[in-house]
Amino acid sequence: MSKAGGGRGCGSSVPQRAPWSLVAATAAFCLVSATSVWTAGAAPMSREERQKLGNQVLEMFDHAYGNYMEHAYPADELMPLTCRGRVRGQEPSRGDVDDALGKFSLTLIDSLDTLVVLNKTKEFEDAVRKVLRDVNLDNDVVVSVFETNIRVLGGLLGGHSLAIMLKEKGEYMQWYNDELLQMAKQLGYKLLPAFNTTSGLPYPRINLKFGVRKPEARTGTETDTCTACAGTLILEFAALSRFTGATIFEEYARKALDFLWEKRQRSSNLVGVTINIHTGDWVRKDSGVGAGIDSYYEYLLKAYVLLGDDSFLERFNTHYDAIMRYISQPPLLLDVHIHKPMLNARTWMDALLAFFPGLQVLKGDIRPAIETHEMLYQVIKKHNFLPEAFTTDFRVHWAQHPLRPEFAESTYFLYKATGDPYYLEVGKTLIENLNKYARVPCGFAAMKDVRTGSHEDRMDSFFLAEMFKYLYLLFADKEDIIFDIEDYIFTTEAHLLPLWLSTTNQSISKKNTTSEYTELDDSNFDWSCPNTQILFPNDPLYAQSIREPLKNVVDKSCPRGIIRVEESFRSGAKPPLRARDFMATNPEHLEILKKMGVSLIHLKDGRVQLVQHAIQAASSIDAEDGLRFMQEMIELSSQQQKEQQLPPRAVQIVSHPFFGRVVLTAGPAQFGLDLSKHKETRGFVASSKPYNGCSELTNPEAVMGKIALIQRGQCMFAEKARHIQNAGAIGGIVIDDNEGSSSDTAPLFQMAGDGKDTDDIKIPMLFLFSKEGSIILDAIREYEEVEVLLSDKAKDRDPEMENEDQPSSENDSLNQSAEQITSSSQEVDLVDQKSPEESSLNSQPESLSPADTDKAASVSPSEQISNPMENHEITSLDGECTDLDNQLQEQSETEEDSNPNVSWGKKVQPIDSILADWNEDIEAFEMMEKDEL
Ligand code: DMJ
Repeated sequence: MSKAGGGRGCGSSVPQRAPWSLVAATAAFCLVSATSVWTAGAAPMSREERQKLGNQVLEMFDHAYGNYMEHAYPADELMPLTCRGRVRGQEPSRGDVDDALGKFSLTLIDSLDTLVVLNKTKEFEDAVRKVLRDVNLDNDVVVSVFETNIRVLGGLLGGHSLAIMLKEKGEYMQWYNDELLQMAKQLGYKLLPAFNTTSGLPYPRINLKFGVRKPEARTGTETDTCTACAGTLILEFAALSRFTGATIFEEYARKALDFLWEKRQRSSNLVGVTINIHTGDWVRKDSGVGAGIDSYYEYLLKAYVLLGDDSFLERFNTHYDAIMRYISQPPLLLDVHIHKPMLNARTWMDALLAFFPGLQVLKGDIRPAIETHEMLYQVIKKHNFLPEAFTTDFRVHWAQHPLRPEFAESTYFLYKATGDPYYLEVGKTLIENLNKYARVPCGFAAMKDVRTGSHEDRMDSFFLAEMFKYLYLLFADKEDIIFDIEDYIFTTEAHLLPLWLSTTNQSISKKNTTSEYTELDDSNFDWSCPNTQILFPNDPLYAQSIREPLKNVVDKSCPRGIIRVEESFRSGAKPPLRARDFMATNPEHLEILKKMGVSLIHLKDGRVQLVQHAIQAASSIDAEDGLRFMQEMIELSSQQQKEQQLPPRAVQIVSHPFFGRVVLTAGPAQFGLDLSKHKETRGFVASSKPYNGCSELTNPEAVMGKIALIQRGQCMFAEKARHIQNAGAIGGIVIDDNEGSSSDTAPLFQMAGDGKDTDDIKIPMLFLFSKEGSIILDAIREYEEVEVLLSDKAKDRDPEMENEDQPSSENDSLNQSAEQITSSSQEVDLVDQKSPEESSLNSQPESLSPADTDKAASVSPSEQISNPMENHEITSLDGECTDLDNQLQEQSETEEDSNPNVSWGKKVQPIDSILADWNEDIEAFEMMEKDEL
């Protein structure tokens, strides 16, 4: 097979290569020059240490993959806390997230080419045999077309690509006869009915057995899809066509891409997040580089690299120009509106955009890549992981972290481009954090809340497909890998496709659309090789000099926008109306509102609704003020809601053999000791008698000095608390009596008082759903003595303790237990739901503080935005830039240091910041998650 590349050449420096060389190989080329002259900056990492880290990655992979194979296979995914397979239909539905699961041993297929990259050729051979023997692609199950394409079709093709490479080498896979490719083709044909729309954009979901739109299919009524969902097919589909000669796949993927390109917003050259697959209208007109859009851009550039088709590069460059013009606000990348690209659409960023610096390396634009990557790294250093979303002033916006690989991906590409050992240190931190916070006895568990350190019973297949690949490659030398990685391109799921495909079966006619772009200024996007003098100056400290000014960007962040307000004061102009000052009865205020394009609608129930149409504002400055005002209103509203909602708490099992590795998220109580303000409570647990805790305990000697376990039901939570307190308990855990309830599926539960004064309750009380509670009950059955820590945030594990008392393998079964969750919404229960007084007390209205009630009377903020698309903009202007967070942090650290009873870590997040982080703009995120996993 020829490896000679098609497409444009890259001068003599990288002859005879596929178009990949045009952009990606530049990084490799510069790596050589950068490393050879390295003199200062981050200390170089020795070969020995790199090997050590590489071996650590291999061990971690074995832990993840081994546990999946042992405890979950042939299920799609491992549930690392309960140590079993996630089988769709057998677990409570998680909604759209489950659409990746097609009962086709997803994790095994997604891991295939990782095995080869990690030099586990024997295991690869076994894995391929298992796929061929066990995997059925004809299940009556509705799956996401996007996820099935990138994970399963991509996984099969990556496996095939490396299988033929190995076969050619003559040692392994000698029996292989394109069987994975045949499966890929079968799957390709199964996905094709999704493209049966007039636009050519695929339906988002398909039934593997019945296709779409038939009654048995149970899908095909959808009207919208995300841009990434429709625009992330070309690599896999083109590879399938070129491997098999069946051109139809590439044709369909091209058609979808052509349609998206046609529909780009012509003045901004941006695309929206979701599009109507029938009409082509943009449904969500916000535009960024993260969730919902990300891999559309990635595939335009990589399609050019793989297929050598200039039109893809032209499109990419046009979009890239728009991204850098409107979305890039270094080091931030902020969503804007496609029609009004100067207006931000959000005040937060999502974790998926962390892939973008890697793509910028591929493009050859290193400076902004370094800047954004540095900003993301600082967010990680603050929270150990990249939260799913974080605000422009770097607070947690959405606290989950499902072990996403994007940041590792960008780290790898930046290291390749700069040779700066700093990026090796970054990779080392990622490894440490994964082992410290996500590793559980049965694999690696997603973080449910990066602030509390609690886990989710989930290990997504992309963790194996991508994370270990990028981390291993980061530390590997050329000779550590049994093939030349630069002969391949990474798909968005990090599957490997050979670059020689660019010259194979090129029967798809390339559209020569160059003339269409003559009006565009392409001067920044010269098609010749990127100028290495500009991109990779000979200064070895280049990357460091770009990072330097950003080194405290997260810690020192001020709410953005404050400068503008100060400026307006300085210039003598009247400061804009602030939400906190607004009174709906003040005619002057109403006049200002009008100027800002904000209209006031009186609802029938007495509330008022505010809607802003920026276009109706008197000027663009007024429109901006209006957006800021609306944003403040939203924040005001969320503050009011926060006052009713406490953040989750953590129950951490600290005794043998858990040693803090299992963290259960617990519901807080509105009475008793506030764990955010006091030291954590640590003690052995004991069940109370009666178990419901509704009368004086008959076993006070058993609970004395311990944390009492009580069952939910029969009486008020406060009553239970008083009974265990009287018996001498130092804390209480109420366990839900609704069998099977789980924090995986229920909103966070909050225990309220009994409507009377609860100041007499001094002990901390936490609530666990049944699934999480049973982990503690099971532990008691198995180990009798079970010690837990009740806190507002899980503490670091105590390695000394762990070393003293290593877990025995027989006992490990119980480690494999379920746990925790916080959720997107919060349930506040004023009483225990089984209480006889339930009905009367439940009708008690939730109250606002009097000060807030005034504002809430004029505006009911939670209801006020009828058109969020027009209203999200600008971060808080309130407050001054103080170091309050740091002061509180220091204070809590000092307090903790002086407490001899606490040996568990020192990072206590101040409650103010937890409260501030909690529960913001959940709806928007859910929408985002729905669009793309
Ligand atoms: C992966 O499945 C792919 O990288 C996709 O493009 C985005 N999300 C996940 C990982 O976070």
